[in-house]
Amino acid sequence: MIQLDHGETLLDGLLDYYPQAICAADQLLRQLLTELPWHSDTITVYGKQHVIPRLQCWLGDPGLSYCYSGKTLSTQPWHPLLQQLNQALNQKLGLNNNSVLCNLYRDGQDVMGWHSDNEPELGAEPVIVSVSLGAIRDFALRRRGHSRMDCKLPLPHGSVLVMQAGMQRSWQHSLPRRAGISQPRINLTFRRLVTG
Ligand SMILES: O=C(O)CCC(=O)C(=O)O
Repeated sequence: MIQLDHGETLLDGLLDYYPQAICAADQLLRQLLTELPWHSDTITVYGKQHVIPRLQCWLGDPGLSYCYSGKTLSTQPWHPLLQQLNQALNQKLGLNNNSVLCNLYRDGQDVMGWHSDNEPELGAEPVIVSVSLGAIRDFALRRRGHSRMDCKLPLPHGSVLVMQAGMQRSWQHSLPRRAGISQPRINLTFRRLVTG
């Protein structure tokens, strides 16, 4: 299901990049596009509701919840292919991630703004595994405290990034708009939600 032999270590060891890691990526993309419970979400910023510019769903082990824009939400049950992929990644990388945030960028207009994944329910130093399927999009990176992008990494179909412990403390990332991209992209970020 995965092959993590030919990787590259970036950002002084905080980011591992595997350009061709997912076997049968075409089939996985096709199934996830139609079989995941994609929905449109809103966030509240300064009291105003905004529709998030992408579709999402969060799947995981039973009984897990996470906070999103002031709302507490429960994870939905695993899709069998994502449960298998999570188990394979956990085994290869020595992790115990228990959930996955799935994002569907319908085309180049769908985006994600600058942020670090540092919510309290992810614990102090999360190791987050990010799988990309579909259209190539740039993963933009900047050091915390910088207002401009420091570097970008185009993420191809079937690639895997491992954001190691410490990365969320010192870096932010985003997925900028790209004119001319009409194909969808799915991103899966496997995370450990800390319970209790
Ligand atoms: O789509 C991506 O590659 C980035 C996703 C992301 O930043 C996140 O889920 O926190």
